[in-house]
Amino acid sequence: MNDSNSAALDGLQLDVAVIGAGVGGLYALHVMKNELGMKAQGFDEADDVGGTWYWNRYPGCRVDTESTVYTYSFDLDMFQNWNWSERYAKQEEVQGYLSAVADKHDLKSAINFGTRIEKADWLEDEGRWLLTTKNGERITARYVIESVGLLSSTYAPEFPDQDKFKGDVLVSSKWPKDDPDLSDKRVAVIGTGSTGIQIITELAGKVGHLHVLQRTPQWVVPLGIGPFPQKTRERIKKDPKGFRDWALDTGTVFGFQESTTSALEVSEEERQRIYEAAWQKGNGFEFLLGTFSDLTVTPEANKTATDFIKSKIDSIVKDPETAKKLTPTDYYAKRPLAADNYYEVYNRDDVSLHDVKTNKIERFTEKGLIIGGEEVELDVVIMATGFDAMTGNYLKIDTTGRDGKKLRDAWSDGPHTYAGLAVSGFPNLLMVFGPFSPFTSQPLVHEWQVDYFTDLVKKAEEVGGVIDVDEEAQENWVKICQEGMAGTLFEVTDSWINGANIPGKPRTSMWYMGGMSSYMVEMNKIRDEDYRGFKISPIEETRGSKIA
Ligand code: NA7
Repeated sequence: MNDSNSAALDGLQLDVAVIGAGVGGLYALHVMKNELGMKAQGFDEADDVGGTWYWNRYPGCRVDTESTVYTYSFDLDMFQNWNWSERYAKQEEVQGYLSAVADKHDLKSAINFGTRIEKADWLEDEGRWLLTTKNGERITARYVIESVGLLSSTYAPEFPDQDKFKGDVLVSSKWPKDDPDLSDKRVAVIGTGSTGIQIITELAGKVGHLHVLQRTPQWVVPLGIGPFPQKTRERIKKDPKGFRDWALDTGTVFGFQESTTSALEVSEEERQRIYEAAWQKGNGFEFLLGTFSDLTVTPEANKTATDFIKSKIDSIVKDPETAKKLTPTDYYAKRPLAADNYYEVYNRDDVSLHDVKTNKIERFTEKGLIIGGEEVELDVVIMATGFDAMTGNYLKIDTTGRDGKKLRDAWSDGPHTYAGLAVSGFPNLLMVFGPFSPFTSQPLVHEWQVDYFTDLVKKAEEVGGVIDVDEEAQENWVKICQEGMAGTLFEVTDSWINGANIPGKPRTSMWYMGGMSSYMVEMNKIRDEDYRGFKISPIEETRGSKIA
């Protein structure tokens, strides 16, 4: 943010402020600015669009959801003609795509980059929000749209004596723009989640020595990297809208139809055939949800999948001790991981696996890390330790709603929202993929949610009102979500999905587990019942009044 922009920002009065210039924020800005013609402005701490795709430029970063559903559908021409090169687009291709969308729809000129919104206060008398940036500029907006990212609030724990280390500590989600040269370096990767396994498979064989510091092993299946499938390209070109509607009408919007067959209702032979075909095809989400319908809900069904993956680990990894260390003991019910040749990496002489649950990472030294009492000499330590998912970035903004109510107090026992879109007592604050949104892939669902609340905004504009949420309706929604989560193995398996990855974070459900198709049915019912649960109350005309 330069000084001239800074001067222009202070005192700015907007109809709509959109926080976040990632997938959801860009679309929300497009709709508010270009379709509704409102005075809308975006804000992002980064110096370009992309959101999480701006920050996560670590080696090997790519979507592990097929590129087909990592695309906006609102611009049907781009949807039809954007030629993704790979089945799973790399970070730079996703970033390039988002940048092209922003250019085509003239969004960048309406975004203040390098600008972090730190505070949001609802001004009841004026019916609008007062936003304060990190630099102290004050902006008012009648509506605030927060599209701050499900997985964007970095979690990177500090280890004792970290400042003594003479090498570099790199955080995967804050990767330097000048990609550091790691060849010949002794590199440690802390973390073996989706991020860690992408880094590990990318760096193995390309650095001096790779040390994998694994606390909890996870079930990993192949991803199936390759060119974008021609057949799919033709299908989308022929009927882009039909493809979009079909994808949205599935449970998780990952571009395949979830299975409706129980793993326990087929013969052993048939089960092995289905798992083997899924293994050969690749795609973690499809392995978990497209093979059988009950892997995430029934322990016995789940075990058939883990037995299969375990047999793969045992056949791929040559050293039985290493294979044992790589084999999880919990359910296959985290966000599913997929990377090509993951287990093969551990057959290499230049890769060492450290079990840091047994031999703890004790502290840094000048030369490296003390792990289980022994020093491992290192040049670079990469933290791939995850995110304060779902709620992290909302709570980083010090938000005060009606009657002085703080968002952090309202969410002290875990989040509360209505349909992942709004929070009772925080009027005209709309969220893209807020907590208790459906458990799905993102871009098409972001569009759907933005379109949904845009209708609400239009309605509020017609009557000159503000949008709030009925507390009882909100709590009913939360209850439905909690009950839905309680029926799954995701609830009892530690991961960011339930908040267990962050020390001290309330462990709770944060999702609508009924699937996107049911979410749309439910939300359309709410709309047809005059937006049941949303409250639009008239206020005085506030446009043009002064900042308090
Ligand atoms: P994840 O899936 O939360 O994984 C974080 C990893 O970091 C996981 O293996 C953790 O082990 C490990 N971790 C965290 N803290 C520590 C400490 N203190 N010591 C050792 N190891 C640690 O994050 P990702 O970034 O990989 O993926 C998140 C999502 O982003 C992903 O699903 C995509 O949708 C994008 P643990 O399992 O907690 O023992």
